[in-house]
Amino acid sequence: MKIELIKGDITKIQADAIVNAANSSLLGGGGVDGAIHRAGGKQILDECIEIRNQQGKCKTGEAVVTTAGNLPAKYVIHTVGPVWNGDEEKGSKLLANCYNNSLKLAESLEVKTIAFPNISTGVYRFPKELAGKIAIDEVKNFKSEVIEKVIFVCFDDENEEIYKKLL
Ligand code: AR6
Repeated sequence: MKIELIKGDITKIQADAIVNAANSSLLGGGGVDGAIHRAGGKQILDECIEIRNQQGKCKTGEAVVTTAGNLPAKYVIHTVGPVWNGDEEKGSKLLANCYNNSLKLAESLEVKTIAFPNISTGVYRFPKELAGKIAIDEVKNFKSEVIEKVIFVCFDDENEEIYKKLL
């Protein structure tokens, strides 16, 4: 899989799938989640409500998929990152699960290009450097016959610098 780094807004990315850093309610919030729901329109929220009704809340580290409403992407994969609480071992495992489960879901949907935001590094306060290492490791260790390109979309300068260095 090719890895690309882009600085900017994930809602503008033309990829088969973009990943949302959601919360377990799946009903929207601030940060990238707010931006995706605002730009994507009501259809995404309606599908999230449908998923909630069928399977309940989304657990930390897990991922679900909706269509992408008005966004240029085909799918939005909603994953729930861990809230940083200082437990590095547990937090790291859960964040790794977010990337791994999103990639598995993307593969099952025959996605060729997928874009990730820097999950958990905003409101959830996960240390950015550690989060970047986990994200890149999970992507590099994921062997796919289907996914051709993974785009890391960094919104803030600090994450962009970290990813530039790590990649
Ligand atoms: N495109 C790409 N990345 C963005 C964008 C954007 N438009 N906007 C922000 N980011 P956060 P979390 C970056 O807080 O830490 C929400 O309320 C931002 O710079 O969005 O996983 C949810 O509903 C940061 O690096 O997500 C949850 O309740 C990264 O996205 C909670 O926040 C993640 O920041 C999830 O917290």
